[in-house]
Amino acid sequence: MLRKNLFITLLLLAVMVILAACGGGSSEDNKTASGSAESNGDVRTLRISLGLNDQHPLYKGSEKFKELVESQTDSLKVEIYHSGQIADDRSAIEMLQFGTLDITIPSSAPFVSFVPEYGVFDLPFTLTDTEMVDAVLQGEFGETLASKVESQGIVQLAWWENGFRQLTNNSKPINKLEDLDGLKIRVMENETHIASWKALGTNPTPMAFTELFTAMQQKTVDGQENPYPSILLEKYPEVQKYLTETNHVYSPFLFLFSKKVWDELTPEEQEIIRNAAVEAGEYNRELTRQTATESLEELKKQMEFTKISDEELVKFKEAVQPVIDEYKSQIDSEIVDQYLSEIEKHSK
Ligand code: TK8
Repeated sequence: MLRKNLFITLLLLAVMVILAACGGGSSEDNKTASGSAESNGDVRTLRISLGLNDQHPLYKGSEKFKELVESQTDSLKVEIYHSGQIADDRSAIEMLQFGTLDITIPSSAPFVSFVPEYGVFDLPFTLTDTEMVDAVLQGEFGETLASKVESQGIVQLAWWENGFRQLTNNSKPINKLEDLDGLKIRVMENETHIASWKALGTNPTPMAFTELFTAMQQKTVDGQENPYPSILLEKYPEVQKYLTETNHVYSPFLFLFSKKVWDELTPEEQEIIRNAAVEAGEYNRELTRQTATESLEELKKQMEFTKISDEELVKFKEAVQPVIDEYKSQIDSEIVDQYLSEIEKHSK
């Protein structure tokens, strides 16, 4: 009996030794194997983190960027991660600063805590039409702002478009200022948006975009505000009944690149990426505007639609004027004056 147990033990030991020898490389080999996908000297993979889903013009614009970059060099590959798979806007921006993410394209509002001057876009009812938007963002002012970003370890390569923001809620149709009283509205994590929606009589709740749909589903907020493409393509009619055209703020999308990563690229790679970001941005803007028009028509079939009249909008603007005055004094006055004079120049 003893002899038999000894034999079985030795046999098991022999089997384990053979399996270990055939079981693949050491953790070092695995690390080398897995590491090669990331750090292969020949090809660098650029990862883009987006908050919106893969139906949105933001994703389509990113696909255009990928196509443009990969068609011009073999040294770069682009991977697009949508719906906040990697991170929400603020965390993604922080990852750019650490160099653990290459690209993210958020709305300007969450970026204000990194570069306060971007707060000009949150001043309600200032940018009022796409001609004005293009004149302000594609001109000298857009370049002036973008030049302030590098101190934060980030490079802004282009202005893309989120669009004019509209209100949805699950409580009632909104036709006049008083209809807003007490509504719990999710707002972006931005002081001006919080103050503006408070001044309009609501109870604003700052929240990352990635938490928004669940919050509406669970009725922890009554409503939110975003451009028509996001409202339709993120399926908000499933959890929101009323849609109101307010055009209260225009949100740009910022094509942001990690400066840590940017500085490792060759001048040729930098030129390819910068040109691709600008060209894909033109494509994104056109597609976003077309999608906004189409989305509104579809949303009118799915939601109860109201539009705030010009007369009533005067009351909305009066209500938020103290917010504009307060936050104008908090943002670099030179930048605010340059922004408002550009707007004045292009007002109809
Ligand atoms: C997407 C967000 C979104 C913004 C918001 O990442 O948070 O409501 O409008 O587009 O940046």
